Amino acid sequence: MADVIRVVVTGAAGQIAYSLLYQIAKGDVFGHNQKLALHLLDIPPMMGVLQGVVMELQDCALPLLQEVIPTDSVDMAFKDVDAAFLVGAMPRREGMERKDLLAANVKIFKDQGEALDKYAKKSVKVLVVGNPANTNALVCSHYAPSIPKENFTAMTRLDQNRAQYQVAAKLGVGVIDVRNVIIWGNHSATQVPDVANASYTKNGESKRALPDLDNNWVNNEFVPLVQKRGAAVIAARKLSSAMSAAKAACDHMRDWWQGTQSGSFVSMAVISDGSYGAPKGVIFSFPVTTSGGQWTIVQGLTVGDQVRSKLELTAKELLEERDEAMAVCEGKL
Ligand code: NAX
Repeated sequence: MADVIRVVVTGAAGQIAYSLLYQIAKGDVFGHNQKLALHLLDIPPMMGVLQGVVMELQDCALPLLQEVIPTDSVDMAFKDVDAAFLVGAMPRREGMERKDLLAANVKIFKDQGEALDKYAKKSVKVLVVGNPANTNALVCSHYAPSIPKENFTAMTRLDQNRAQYQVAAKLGVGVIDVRNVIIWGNHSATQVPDVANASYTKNGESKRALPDLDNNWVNNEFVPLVQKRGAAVIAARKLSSAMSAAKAACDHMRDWWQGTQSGSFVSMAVISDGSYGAPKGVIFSFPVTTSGGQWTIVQGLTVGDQVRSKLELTAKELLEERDEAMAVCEGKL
């Protein structure tokens, strides 16, 4: 067995964490041979609820779980951590736009960036789930200058999983048979789901998803459905996606930690180097492969004209969010 790793989950008393903690603690993310300690951060009023979560983790009798530290102190939460799931934030309620959330949430991520900088391992891998996820990850990284920018990512894997399911259902195959659906840009309604490079396997034969998916379905049904899926779940459940968000967070961190499969790529929001015309220095979702704990943006993919014009919109939104977030952090808003 490898040495114990330390993993922090923030918002640990919330609904996403309730699904996420069990999957992490039973080995789905870091491997079924990897012992771990869980650091659970939430705010002071939630400490009673958090104690209940700790009791349940104990009652799961999980062989890999060596220690659980519930806390409302960021210092203690981030001490020596190897991986961080930053879930805790104010969730979007029905009718609320993501921009309304920005001001409330960026301050949390500034504080957490500073704490990561001081207390976490310099190799820590950070996944931001709390919305606005891309910009929160940028803020966090900005306030943790001693940790490489490549170590801060945001989650668009839920969007990818949603898209993958829709493509599989349309083609009449299993989700496992569909590869390389891409989510570009921001985790918001401006995200760009893209099937131009997707492929699938049917009856033992590997094929491109296009032209088997017709353009009308892609542009008028698939893209809006994926973009608005989060809002549809809120309208139905009166709560934002939790089970599927937790599963996606596990998929994201597992692939980053353990590597992607040959011939497959996944979507992760990472610091932009300007690839595919995205603005440099924002956290932008790209297709990536991972190996040895490092991600690499996949180069040379086909980007159609329609997708390219949508990339400009999502890029513009990320630049606006960045400017607004930095103004909040610097006390100018
Ligand atoms: P909940 O309200 O159930 O839980 C959030 C938890 O965070 C609460 O226990 C709260 O006390 C805690 N919290 C608040 N401020 C904190 C702080 N400063 N430090 C530590 N903990 C703090 O929300 P939940 O449904 O779990 O959603 C969490 C976040 O995920 C929201 O921002 C939500 O919008 C976002 N989502 C992101 C998704 C993505 O794909 N990137 C999809 C699902 C989800 O909408």
